[in-house]
Amino acid sequence: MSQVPEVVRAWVDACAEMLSPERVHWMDGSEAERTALEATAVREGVLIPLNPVTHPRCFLHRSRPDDTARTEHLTFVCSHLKEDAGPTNHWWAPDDAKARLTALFRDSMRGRTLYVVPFVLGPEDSPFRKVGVQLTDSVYVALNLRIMTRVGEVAWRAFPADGHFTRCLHGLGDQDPSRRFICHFPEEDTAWSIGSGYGGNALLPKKSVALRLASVRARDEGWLAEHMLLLAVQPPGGAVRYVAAAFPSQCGKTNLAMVTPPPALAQKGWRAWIVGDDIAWLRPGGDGRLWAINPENGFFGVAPGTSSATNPVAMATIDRDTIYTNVALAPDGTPWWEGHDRPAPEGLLDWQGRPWDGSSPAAHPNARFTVPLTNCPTLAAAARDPQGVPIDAILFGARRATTMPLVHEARDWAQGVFFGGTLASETTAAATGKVGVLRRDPMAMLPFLGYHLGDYLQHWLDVGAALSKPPRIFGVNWFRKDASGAFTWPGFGDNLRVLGWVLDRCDRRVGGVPSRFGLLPRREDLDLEGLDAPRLDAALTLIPAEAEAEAKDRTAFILELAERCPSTMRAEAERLLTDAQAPAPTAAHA
Ligand code: OXD
Ligand code: MN
Repeated sequence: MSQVPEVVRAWVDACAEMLSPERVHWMDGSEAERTALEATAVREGVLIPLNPVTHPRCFLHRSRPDDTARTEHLTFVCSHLKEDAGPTNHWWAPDDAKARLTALFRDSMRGRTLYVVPFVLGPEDSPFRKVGVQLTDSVYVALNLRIMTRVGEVAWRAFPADGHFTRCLHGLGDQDPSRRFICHFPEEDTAWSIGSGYGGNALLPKKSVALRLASVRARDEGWLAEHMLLLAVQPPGGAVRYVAAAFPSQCGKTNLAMVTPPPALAQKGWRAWIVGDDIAWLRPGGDGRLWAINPENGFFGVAPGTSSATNPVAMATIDRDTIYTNVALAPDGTPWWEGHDRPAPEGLLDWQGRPWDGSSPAAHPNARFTVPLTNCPTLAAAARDPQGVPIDAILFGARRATTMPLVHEARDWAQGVFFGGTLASETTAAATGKVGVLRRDPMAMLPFLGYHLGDYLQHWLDVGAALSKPPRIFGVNWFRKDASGAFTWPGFGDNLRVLGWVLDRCDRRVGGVPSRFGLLPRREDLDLEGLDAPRLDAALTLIPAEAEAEAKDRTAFILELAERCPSTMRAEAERLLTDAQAPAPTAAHA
């Protein structure tokens, strides 16, 4: 590895001195290395090979039962000033955090291998790429990183001339949750994580680098690092358009990114491709539009609920080259989870490897698949474009059983930032804690923002001001229920019908019904051909009492930012509260 920059070598040497590993493995990213590391992982019992005929090059990993999701209460932003972390983050003074974690890291890799994982976020030839290096003693993490990012020699080729790289230090430690910490040092572009081997806690380029640390760099450099999918859609006879959509974890980003037109729309010529399913880096282009790249190179998707009915594209993506985590295992060596195409086979082992008796889910609700982007049959060619894709519309989506309509359009960028900045969603199994609790999750970034929320909203406004052709901003909610508790919208492929209205609005081809929450669609402006949606009117309706409560809650949330609340957000809050516009009754849509 002659090309390793000296600055990296010196940092790795210093870390190795502290960690005392038995050996250091510098990852080169080759296929031969992948095979060798997989063999090591199988030998150590970290990976179980799956059926090589039905699932070539697929493995199962079972995490510790107390390490199955992101742990937000153990995740810290360690800025020098507490107020810079803001009200949505746990803060820890950097020196104190480093002292505590250094004690845990010291000699923690005795007898183990330290993997040095150089990675690139974004296409390697993109001017917007970022280079980092993660150190880890987990072969599972090293193999996942190899899928999620561009790993190895490529990082030295893409290494910036100024020598700057993001430093990520990860160790399994003793995996005791009382000694688990995920710490971010935004002023040093550094993340340290110890005590967890799972997902976003351990695969640091994902949430720690591409979101928490990148959001701070983005603020300083005039761009946005967002928890967004990127989707290409082509309406019949039209041009390919690009949509970015922010949804909290486990609210259907992967499903929307991999959307397949339902037969009635496919026949008309609708097409859709994926650019990314979880993270987008967006920046104003020279043409006044907002351009986006996907910094990732793989999917870390939620397995339960994935089937040929809900996401046929995912099913065609994860039948090879996939690391499954915490799914159930059938006797024929195939993976299984709740919502799978097949009924639960006899002799199933649950996610902890115990014979399944049906009394609890066989797969963990946060079970995942890690698989390369290139496996996906609908990957957009533009996903590799170093300049990224131009965004026409931004969606903010959430899981809301009540209140929020199927789709609503913000009047302008400022109102869109207000809607996104006060987004709320019901919590899911992606993080530890209670599921189904409504919480405000600004821009779906609550767990991922690296600095003060008030400054972040101001930064969004500033980015908007730098765009002469900003995307239109919409809110969507696929999860609205009616008074009987039934879902009002079928979701999945039919969500393209909503995107049809969104694009029609971008082109000003249709009008809508004004409401307190912006413009709602008229029923006749949605393409409903071939759709059975008897409860649709309820999805298009704001109930006045609910809308009033929502307006008050959003206003209270934003005003809590006090002196760091941007004046434009304050004005939007006041406008929402005092807006005389009555919520549109159902009849107005008929
Ligand atoms: C994820 C998450 O894993 O948001 O993408 O939790
Ligand atoms: Mn995510």
